[in-house]
Amino acid sequence: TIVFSISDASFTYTVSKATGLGRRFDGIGGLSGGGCVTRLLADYKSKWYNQIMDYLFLPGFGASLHILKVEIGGDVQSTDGTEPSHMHTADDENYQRGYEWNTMVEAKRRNPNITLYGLSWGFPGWVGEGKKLPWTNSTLRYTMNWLLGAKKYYNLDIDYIGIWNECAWDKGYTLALKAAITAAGLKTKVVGHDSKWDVCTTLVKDPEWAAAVDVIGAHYVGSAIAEECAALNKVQWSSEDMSLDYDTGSLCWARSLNQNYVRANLTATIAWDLIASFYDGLPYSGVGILRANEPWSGHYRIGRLLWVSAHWGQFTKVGWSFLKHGSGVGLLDNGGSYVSLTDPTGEQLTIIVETMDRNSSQCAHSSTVYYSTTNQTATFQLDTSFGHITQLYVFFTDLNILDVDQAFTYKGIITLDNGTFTLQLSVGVLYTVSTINGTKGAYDAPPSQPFPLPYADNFDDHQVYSEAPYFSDQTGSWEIIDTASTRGKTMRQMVPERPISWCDDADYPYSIIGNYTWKQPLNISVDVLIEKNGIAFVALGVSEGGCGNGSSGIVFSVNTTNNGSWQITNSTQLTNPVTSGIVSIVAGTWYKLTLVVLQDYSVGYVNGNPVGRCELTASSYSGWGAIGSSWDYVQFDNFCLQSPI
Ligand code: 147
Repeated sequence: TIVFSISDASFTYTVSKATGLGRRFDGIGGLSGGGCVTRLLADYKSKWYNQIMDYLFLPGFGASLHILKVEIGGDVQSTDGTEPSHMHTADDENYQRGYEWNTMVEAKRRNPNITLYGLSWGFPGWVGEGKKLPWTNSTLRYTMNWLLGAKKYYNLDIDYIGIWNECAWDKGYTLALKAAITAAGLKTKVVGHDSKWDVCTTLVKDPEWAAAVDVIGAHYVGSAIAEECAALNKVQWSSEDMSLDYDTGSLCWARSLNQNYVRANLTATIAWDLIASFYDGLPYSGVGILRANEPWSGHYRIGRLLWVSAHWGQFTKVGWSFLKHGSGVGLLDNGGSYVSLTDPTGEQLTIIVETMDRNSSQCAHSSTVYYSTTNQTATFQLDTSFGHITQLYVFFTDLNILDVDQAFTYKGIITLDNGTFTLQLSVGVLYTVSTINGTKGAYDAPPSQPFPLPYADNFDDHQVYSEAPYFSDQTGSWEIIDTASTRGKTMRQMVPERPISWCDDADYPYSIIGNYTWKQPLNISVDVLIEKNGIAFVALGVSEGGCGNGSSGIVFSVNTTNNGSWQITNSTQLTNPVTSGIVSIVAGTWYKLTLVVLQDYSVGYVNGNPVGRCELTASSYSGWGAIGSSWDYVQFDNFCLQSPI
């Protein structure tokens, strides 16, 4: 019998820049947004916050990301919540809301060369000028204000701007945006249009429109490109990709980073999302480059996906070049791929080799061509164009091994033998071989802890315009305001009309807090002020966030219409009340709303007086606590969540 060793299939690949270079490398990155994926990170204490940001952005420490793409908050639900807009209304302008500004500032502090890219998922309703589409002068003003605000208030140059995530686009608007950017003296490039490759069918027929688009960005491309797009000969990116768990998604990520260039000449790949910093129980829980969704404890988790990012991030830079296909870039004969990049001087060289199994390395929402991967031996032959290189650093990850401590291990220095080195490649491994050395940065995260109960907040200690800690808006948008009265600061619902959505916003604004697995007697109370007219509510057992009509739950609401009424419903849609009645509630006055959910029944109170009771119980509903309102200005104060006394 013949015993085949790993080296029985062996192949040689030339690495050369003698006949020129391939495309410019634009980087790898993560997406903060689309939406609210960074929400809980904002509430981490600075020690842990800084560690997490170092892991993502500090060059030579962790992922060392080159690109930060952010959502331009539009007051819309954009997957895991609502990000606040810099212009809630036509005459409103504010550049302190949300966490994207700070995320960009902190990323740039760590890596001054970070590439920044902004994109809207949806827009406040007013930009539509009476229509539900954003192709207006108002949207132009709105988007330009965001770009100019980034410069004016944070000295941030936004390198790229998109149009409307995975939605329609418009020639007139794209041309007008491009012209406005030029007129303002900005260098921001336009990405078209963050959806599928079919945009190119339009662009090939319309040179004027094509000229206004600097980069073709498509999503979840499965490392493939449509012919019309390749033919346009523009810069092409995978501008959203991955969408898998921060640890097990590592195989998709390792394959895509390589094969997006090898198979499709895509020069940037951006992960959705940057960080799993939103509540478990929301859509795509745990998806991100790392996981950090416990601001109360400071706990966070590094998975293998971060170290796969490091295989690229630490050894390449934006502005480097890929080598040409066939001279350092290609598919491996027995499956997998290799990519080589060099810096502008041609001194540095980084070669990244992956041998992922096709089926176990698919990303979300996409699939690659079929191929199979088997053990092989690969020899890389550097020709005289890299004759100055005598040794290379080696970093290795075997993604068959679940232990994150074994990812991204330094394997020492290879001394080249007549310009060659050889790798024994089993299936599912990742190598970076480079003139540059890497570091496996390490901090200790504190232990995990459950959401703290009892929990109370009078909002007085928070920054105006910020979001109250731990509240995660799902529809509508809340921010801290200073009432300049003895009330101090309150939390106010700021969106007065339905936005131009990305997906379904709920029927009524609501914001969740706590833990989605709570299925126990609880008491939630909050003071509410309905400013002009409308509805305020508190809820428990709220099980759903993200896109959709709202959530089931036990919901106690009051309404100022006709001098006041109350009801208890089994959903935030506020339809089909289980019980309801009249109670004197008027606009402009503060009331305390309390909902007590017990093992056998629930009770709603106004100002401490029981007004309604029903048979909805703790054992039949599980989920977060929530506050909510109609699409009106409604304030909330003295929030409290605790076990019933
Ligand atoms: C993307 C969105 O752009 C992100 O905000 C986030 O929701 C992400 C989650 O995976 O998904 O939207 C897509 C949703 C579905 C598909 C592609 C993109 N799909 O089915 O091809």
